[in-house]
Amino acid sequence: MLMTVHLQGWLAGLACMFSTGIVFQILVRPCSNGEGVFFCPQSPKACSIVGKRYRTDYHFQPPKNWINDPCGSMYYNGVYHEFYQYNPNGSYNPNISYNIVWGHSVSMDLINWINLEPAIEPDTPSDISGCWTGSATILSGDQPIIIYTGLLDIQKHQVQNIALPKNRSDPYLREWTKAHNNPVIQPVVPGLNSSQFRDPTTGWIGPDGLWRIAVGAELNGYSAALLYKSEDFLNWTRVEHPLYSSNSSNMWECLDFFAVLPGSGGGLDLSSAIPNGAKHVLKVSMNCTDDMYMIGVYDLKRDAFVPDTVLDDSRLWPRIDYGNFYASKSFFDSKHGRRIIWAWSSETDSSSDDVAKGWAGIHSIPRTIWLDSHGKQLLQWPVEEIESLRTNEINHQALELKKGDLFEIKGIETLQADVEIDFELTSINDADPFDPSWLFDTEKHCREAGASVHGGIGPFGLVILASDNMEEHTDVHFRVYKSQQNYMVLMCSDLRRSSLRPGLYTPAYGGFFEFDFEKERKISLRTLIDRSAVESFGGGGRVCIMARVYPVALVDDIGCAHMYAFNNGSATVIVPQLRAWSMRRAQASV
Ligand code: DQQ
Repeated sequence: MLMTVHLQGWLAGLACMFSTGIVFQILVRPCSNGEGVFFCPQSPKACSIVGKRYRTDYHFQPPKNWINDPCGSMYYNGVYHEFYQYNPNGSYNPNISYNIVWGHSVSMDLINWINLEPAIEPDTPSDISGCWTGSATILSGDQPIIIYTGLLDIQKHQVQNIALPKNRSDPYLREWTKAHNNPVIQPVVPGLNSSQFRDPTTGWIGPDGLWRIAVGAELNGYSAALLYKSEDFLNWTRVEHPLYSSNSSNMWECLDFFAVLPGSGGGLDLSSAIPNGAKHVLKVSMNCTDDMYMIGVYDLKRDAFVPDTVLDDSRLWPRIDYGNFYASKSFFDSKHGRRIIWAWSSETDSSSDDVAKGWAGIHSIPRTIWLDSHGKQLLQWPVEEIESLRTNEINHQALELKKGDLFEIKGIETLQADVEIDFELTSINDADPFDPSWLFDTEKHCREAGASVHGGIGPFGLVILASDNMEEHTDVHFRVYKSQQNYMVLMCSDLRRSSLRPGLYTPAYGGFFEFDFEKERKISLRTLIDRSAVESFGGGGRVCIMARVYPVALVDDIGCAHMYAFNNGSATVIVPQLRAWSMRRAQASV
């Protein structure tokens, strides 16, 4: 039997163990981006407890303070640069008081980072209230250039600015100078909400040899990727039509536009010619929680993005990640010929926890991103450099997991681990029928179909960060359903019992992917556990789920965290291979 302890009733009556007089409530806190109110999930009324052991050891974060979006990631002259939205004054969200800067770190391997002084700070009229997100482009002639959003005032009027390295022979490009003609783009477009006009993309070259960028905007109440052209990257004119627009939402943040070749694991550089057969991807960030994408073509004649499929209901759009993963940014890594993507993963404990911890926000592991051979779905996998942190491997083969079996994975540091496990289905006959309406709300379906709810095929997966008596645990699991044409796999990362702390935001994240039983037979899961971060890749990177967890056991340092493989479906599953490693600390967060 799966040894879960049902805590719901118990928790409801539990007095706060960590402070007094607090009414527990799961709330969301307004995110002060622009005028629209987005809701970033946090737990303002959760009892504040501060564990040093919540700090991650191999996910990117600077030594202290608040961070949010990655901005302007690039590889230049042997060095990876990561810029990020950073509050130099503390670990609270400075967008409430503005003045956010571009933090700057550099790395040779995307894993170990050197923290530098901020690169871009609000000190000119065109960014005096804050230097918001943007992108880096490497112009021909080896010239890196940054375009970013400047906040003009308390009303959050937004413009686009340019910054250039002061000294290109400094290997770390420590100092940046602002262009004399900033702002280079003003919000002068009929119907444009000037406080919803931000986050310019990396540049690409159009058929006329001119540079292009897109800027996210609210135009007449709808979302638009406004298109601009330039010969020199300093002087811009607007193309009358947007690159793409949609009335299914009202503002897109942190646009990303890039080319991919179906079936090729390699990436494409937007500053070079794009080969025939390439597709384009438009990624948009919405509502402070969702990074969604469309695959289509870049129609050169119309100078516009044309999605292969237009889904009016944005709930059905595929997501880069179905968990806590926002404002993602990709870049072409010319060292390895791949495209890398990563994102901000916010804290979901309370903002008083942020302050008490002295840090808030991490970035996901950098992931290689590419398009599957059918040209339908993006796939992601942690960059291989992360494997240099692996140590202490354990290995199991040919495990049989019958209904109710729980197999403990021992011999590694379970708070900081990399686990790769394959689940082989012995038959598909027991698959329960798939209901397409689940696609509208996969989190709801994951709540209903938790790890302790028996199914035909699944749930099977991992139970991680489990306390001795299972009062706390996080489950990452799969179920297989029979749909009309094929099979659909549901992957859930269920945080509902991840912590005994009342009032925490603990969703059950979920996403579906198609599964060809005859061809595949196996479903793979890779989970990176890094204290308060749990980052999972299902089906070879078809569904990815980043999650943040705050177990009490981690703070109290009681016992060790247990890890199990389990099956709670009627059909037996075989684990042909299970490999797991302890993960060393990266030079980044210390
Ligand atoms: N964060 C930035 C904005 C962006 C938002 C401000 C997305 O530029 O739209 O810190 O998280």
